[in-house]
Amino acid sequence: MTSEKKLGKSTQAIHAGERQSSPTQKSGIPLLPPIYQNSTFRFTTAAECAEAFRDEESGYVYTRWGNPTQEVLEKKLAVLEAGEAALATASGMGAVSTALLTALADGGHVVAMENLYSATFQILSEELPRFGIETTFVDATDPSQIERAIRPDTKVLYLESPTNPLLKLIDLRASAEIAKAHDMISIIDNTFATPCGQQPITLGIDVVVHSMTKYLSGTGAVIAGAIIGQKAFVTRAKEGALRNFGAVISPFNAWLTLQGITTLPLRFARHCENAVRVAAFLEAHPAVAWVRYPGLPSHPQHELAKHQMDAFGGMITLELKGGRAAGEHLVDRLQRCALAVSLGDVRTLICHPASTTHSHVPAEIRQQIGIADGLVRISVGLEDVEDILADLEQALESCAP
Ligand code: LCS
Repeated sequence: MTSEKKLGKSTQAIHAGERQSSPTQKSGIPLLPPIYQNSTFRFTTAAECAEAFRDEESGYVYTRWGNPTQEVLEKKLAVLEAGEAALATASGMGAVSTALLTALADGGHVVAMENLYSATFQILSEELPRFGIETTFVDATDPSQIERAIRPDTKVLYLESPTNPLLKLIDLRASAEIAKAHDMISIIDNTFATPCGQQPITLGIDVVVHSMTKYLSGTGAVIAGAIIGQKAFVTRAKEGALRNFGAVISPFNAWLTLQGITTLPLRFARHCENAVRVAAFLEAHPAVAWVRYPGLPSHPQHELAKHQMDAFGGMITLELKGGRAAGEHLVDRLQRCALAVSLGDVRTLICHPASTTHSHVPAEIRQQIGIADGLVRISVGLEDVEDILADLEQALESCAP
């Protein structure tokens, strides 16, 4: 049979990792992977149990150590992100923290993009310094800034691209080369792009993390995360930080995420299609000061986007000419688009990052990196685009400066 790595994205999303034996030992294999909703596994002999503890490949012991439903999801994730292995985690932050704790097991210094999701920024700027791990934040859109921040003890390069919420892009191939030359582990949060928008591992990045709460699960039903990378790194994460700190996904959330991923390529294509239309509409609207969308020629890194990404995603950031008051007015007036944090949902979600997702980033740092108080972020959903545009149009009508 064709190797799963060679299949098309939609076929991978549906089939990868799913072939199994019958759990009932009768003929007939469940078409959907079953939910093994159990915390522990029983053995018939002490020797068998001891063997499963000694060699984890030989059996399941306890769901914090591994579970068949989680494993189907992990196999699918590894194929989709072109990695050797994957780990599913309880949340995106579970993935970020587990990846960082694994890469920094012996301490060291981090170089990170200055614009990151706020909880990631807080881990790097507040939590890890308590354990003696420092981070230098740079504008990684300029690879020479990464190079200049590297110290003899730098162990990790941490990136997001496109970034939350500014949609800045980082040249992943150039950054990965710098990390390799300095013996650092490069980690990227690929939540905004998904494996349908870019596959960082194919560009040389070592480790990919995801908040699967977003596009991968897709319907807003779960909180979940993932780590994908080389088998040795993933095994260290699984047998160390994940197991011991405990950010383990539940079998039910793993199963829900599996169902979501089967439609990811189809959904992502539609998110992108709708987002291009919404971004162009907003850019032409007289109440709008500027729009950032990697697929628009006005995006400062549009050339890099075309070169590095297979699709530009469903996230748009904008500022209205009337600043924060107009932005608040806009979100108050929308009827169909939902005022909600999170993203990658089938529903169009809109939020005001300075008072919500990025409110924990100190105001002076928000100003410095460009998260203006008037900035509005839209996660374009899968509704008919005419209905999204009509809702935005009626809400923007009264926002003119
Ligand atoms: N990474 C990125 C890029 C994110 O946007 C988020 C959550 C996380 C990691 C954390 O994932 P979680 O633990 O929530 O699954 N971003 C959010 C946002 O922008 N609005 O609400 C949550």
